[in-house]
Amino acid sequence: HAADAQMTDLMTITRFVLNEQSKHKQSRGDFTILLNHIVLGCKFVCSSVTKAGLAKLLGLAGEINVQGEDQKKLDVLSNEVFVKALISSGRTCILVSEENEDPIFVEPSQRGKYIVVFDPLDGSSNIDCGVSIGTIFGIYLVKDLNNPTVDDILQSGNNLLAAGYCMYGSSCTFVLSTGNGVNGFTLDPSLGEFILTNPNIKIPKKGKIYSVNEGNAKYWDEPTAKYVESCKYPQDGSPPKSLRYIGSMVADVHRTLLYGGIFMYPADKKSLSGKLRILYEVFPMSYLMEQAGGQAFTGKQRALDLVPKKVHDRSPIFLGSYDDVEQIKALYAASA
Ligand code: AHM
Ligand code: MG
Repeated sequence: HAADAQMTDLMTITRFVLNEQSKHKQSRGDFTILLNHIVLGCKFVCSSVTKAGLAKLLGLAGEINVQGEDQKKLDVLSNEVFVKALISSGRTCILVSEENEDPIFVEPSQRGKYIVVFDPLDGSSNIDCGVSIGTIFGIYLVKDLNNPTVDDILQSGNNLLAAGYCMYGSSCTFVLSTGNGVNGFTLDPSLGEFILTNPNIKIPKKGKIYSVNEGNAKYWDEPTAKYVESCKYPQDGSPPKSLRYIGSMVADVHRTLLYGGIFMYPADKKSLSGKLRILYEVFPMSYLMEQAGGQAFTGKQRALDLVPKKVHDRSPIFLGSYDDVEQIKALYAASA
């Protein structure tokens, strides 16, 4: 049976990436190895997230365990897992994590050519109530392997080699782009493998959903306020948009990617640069959006053209369906 044959011909993420990399002439499998280590980190975090509620029930999280050690909080644990997984891949030279004040420079004996920027567990406010959270990452190449510097990190998003996220939701979903479209994989827990479930994701050209923390409306600038008003009271005869906001960037962006619409974390009078961090939140998600046919805009410019001055710099962000982002761009252009 053709259908049976297809069902058993599983496209795992490793097989997929190996196929993609084999198109590059000088590929020696380094990228595939790095990605395997990221995937391992995601599987570990996925299993910890799934067990977290149970750990609480059993009185483990945040308390002292039998060995008399403090149980690690999930975000701290996730960070440790990713740092170790990335260093042990032997393919990284600089790591930037949301959880670490300073970049980590890998010692020469374990060094490789890749830089990885990541937020190991994003959506912290959703951890304790079991709502979807995720890991976000971006990958760059170092300029000079013998001399990795901070300048290698403070570069525009145009230099990204790959980016992705893993969502710990009703299922565990891994979304990846290596600059050749966007593909989605779902963890089959019985196999422990990510299987290609959403090949070549394209975001709808226009969407019916807007996603923003409207509790900040009092502090918004005029273009943001006007845009959200137009979502609720469209002047062009179209029906109003629906509002969906989880407060986990990975989950809000994932829905936007699949269903279309716009996700925004604008600047406001309290946080002039918005909330989200350029390197490991704004850039990877903007890259994925563009790769899926959407757009990402800061209120001033195309998001990937930004160059952060410091590793934890923030930027306002509007990303999603092409037409919806066009609209907010026009409002900012008109107010300039
Ligand atoms: P975190 O890194 O502390 O988890 O904050 C980032 C999260 C994003 O996942 C989400 O988009 C945003 O914060 C929600 O912020 P707010 O609660 O202000 O709406
Ligand atoms: Mg975060």
